[in-house]
Amino acid sequence: MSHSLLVLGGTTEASALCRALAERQDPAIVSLAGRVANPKPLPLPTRVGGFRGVAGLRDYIRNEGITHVIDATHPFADQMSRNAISACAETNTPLCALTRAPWQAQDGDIWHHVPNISGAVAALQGEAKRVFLAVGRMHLDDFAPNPQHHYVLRLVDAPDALPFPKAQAIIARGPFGFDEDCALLRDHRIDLIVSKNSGGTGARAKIDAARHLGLPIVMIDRPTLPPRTETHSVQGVLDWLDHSGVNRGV
Ligand code: 3Y8
Ligand code: NAP
Repeated sequence: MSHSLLVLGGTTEASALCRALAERQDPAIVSLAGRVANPKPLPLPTRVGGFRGVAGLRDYIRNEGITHVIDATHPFADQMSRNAISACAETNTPLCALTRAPWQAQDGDIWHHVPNISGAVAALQGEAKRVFLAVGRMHLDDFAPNPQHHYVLRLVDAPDALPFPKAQAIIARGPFGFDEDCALLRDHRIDLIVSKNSGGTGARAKIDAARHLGLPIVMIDRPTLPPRTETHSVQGVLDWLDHSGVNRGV
């Protein structure tokens, strides 16, 4: 069966969109990169793995008869998002991004904004602390230049090795809860949190817990992307699809 909609997934919002599309019986397929060993099952036909660059995605769109692409990837998945913009431009395929607004600091938040991962690494120079490094696995090696800290990491899959002498990995998949993250920060006597400004709800418990406990956060701003149609809600995507003339399932 050909799927006219391609959802680039891997986030809470993408899962919610998949549920809505499955209910409407829109012919759609969702795509994951294959970053974790056992991704959570999704309610649409799912493909796992890269497309092999812009050319691969362009060919996939053409060969599979994709008529619309929804980029519901994470705000830090900027390579995928750039590739989607290029491949959709080359094939003249309508593209809509489903993303979430950045978190905004509130009263009581102690945030030190840095522009990217290397900015976070620079911010960690200085005396030894107990650091909750909650940025996942893919960029852990970037943080190796500051071995003075004791790191507590949270990872989806158990790591082979860690690039620091003093580190402990918690193996857990979000979404996470406020009480759970307060307990984690207290039990591990965390002084400082490093977080991506991912937005959304699945990763924000540690932000609320840090405010509650008066702990500082090194907040990594998200990468900038070229302009594209964006919405922050599943309904926004469904409206976009209906206005784009997608024939609804029977
Ligand atoms: C493979 C697929 C859903 C999606 C759930 C969201 C929320 C829970 C919180 C912390 C922060 C982090 C990380 C995080 C969260 C949601 C969402 C989200 C952050 C899964 C999933 C895949 C991934 C990839 C993984 C990255 C890593 C990032 C862990 C599924 C569980 C840190 C981002 O080991 C690795 O290589 C992991 C890689 C990319 C970032 C990194 O640099 O390591 N997500 N996460 C997707 C694919 O293969 O395409 O199993 O569901 C999805 C989710 N993780 O449907 O409910 O929507 O963001 N994911 C961050 O925000 O900082 C954890 O610990 O506080
Ligand atoms: P990225 O750095 O932007 O992408 C790197 C390459 O991974 C892409 O060029 C593409 O390979 C492949 N890829 C990424 N997302 C894909 C998808 N949904 N389907 C097929 N291929 C994909 O991406 P990333 O930051 O590694 O994120 C990977 C996945 O994890 C995405 O699904 C994202 O939504 C999810 N995620 C990421 C984060 C994060 O913090 N980065 C957080 C939560 C969830 P080709 O060039 O070969 O096509």
